[in-house]
Amino acid sequence: MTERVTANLFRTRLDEVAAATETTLDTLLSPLVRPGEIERPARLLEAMRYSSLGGGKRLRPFLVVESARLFGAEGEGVLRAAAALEMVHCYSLVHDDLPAMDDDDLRRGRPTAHKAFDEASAILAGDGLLTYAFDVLADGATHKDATVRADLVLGLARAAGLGGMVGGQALDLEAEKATAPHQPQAIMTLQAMKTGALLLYAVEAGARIGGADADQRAALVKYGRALGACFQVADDILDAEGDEAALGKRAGKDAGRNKATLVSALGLDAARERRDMLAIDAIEALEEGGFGEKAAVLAEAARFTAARRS
Ligand code: GRG
Repeated sequence: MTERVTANLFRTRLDEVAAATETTLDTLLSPLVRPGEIERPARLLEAMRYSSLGGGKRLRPFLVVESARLFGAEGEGVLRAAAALEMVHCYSLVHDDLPAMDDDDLRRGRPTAHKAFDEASAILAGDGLLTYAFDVLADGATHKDATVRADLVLGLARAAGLGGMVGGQALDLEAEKATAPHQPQAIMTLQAMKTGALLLYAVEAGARIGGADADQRAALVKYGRALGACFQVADDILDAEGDEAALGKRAGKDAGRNKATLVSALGLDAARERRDMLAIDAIEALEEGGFGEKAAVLAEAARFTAARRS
């Protein structure tokens, strides 16, 4: 496949997965009360829908779906797992935007949840999305095999929690207050937790649903780690470059807040070099996994992650 054809195929697949994720989230977040629930409060549901529908690149769902597709797995169960992961991602954005954290007014080109609603509603919408994600994964409609479902739940809990995203966010907030220069290795650890863990989980979930063998799984883990690191350094660079219109959120905020970023630790040029190397590492991991042409869109996702403008 030529590079152009692969890039077009990637955009098409990303759009298709985004549309399917939107439909799945829309269905899951309907007013219909499910067995075991008592009521779905209208304003909370509205805030959860506002926070998760109608925006975002849907890169994490894409990675779940395309990793599962390597092994021929597709359909409702895969989309439910993808939607569950996106709910956790959306919750993290809502909470990250709160005044007690990054205090942002704009997200995905719209007012942040606490601006569109109020702080309490935004906190509860985040809590609701986080909890619902595990409900969706544990439900028999996600996978017929209870062991697979348990693995999906455990993996997401570990990726999102204390030793993953939440832990990374805590380190990130601590680092803002540090007086000594941030060390690159510490920044990489923080970023692997804060951002990398969910991206890595995306491909691990796809591999688990698809029934990857140990070597295939190891290759995807290598890909996911490199992609996650590439994604975050690209984010640091985008913030420093500061195109707010393209980003749909405030830019240039890292430097003013003493944020631990690879741009501040290494400088812009070295950060760009690292971003591009990580994309190559990710692509090489797919080659090592022996997935061949089937992994072309995942390889393109790595190129997209390094080249992205938003
Ligand atoms: C509050 C528990 C808690 C965690 C917050 C994810 C996160 C941790 C903070 C978000 C701040 C941030 C901008 C992190 C950089 C990487 C990142 C997650 C960017 C947003 O992800 P995209 O670009 O967003 O995939 P879209 O909107 O496309 O889904």
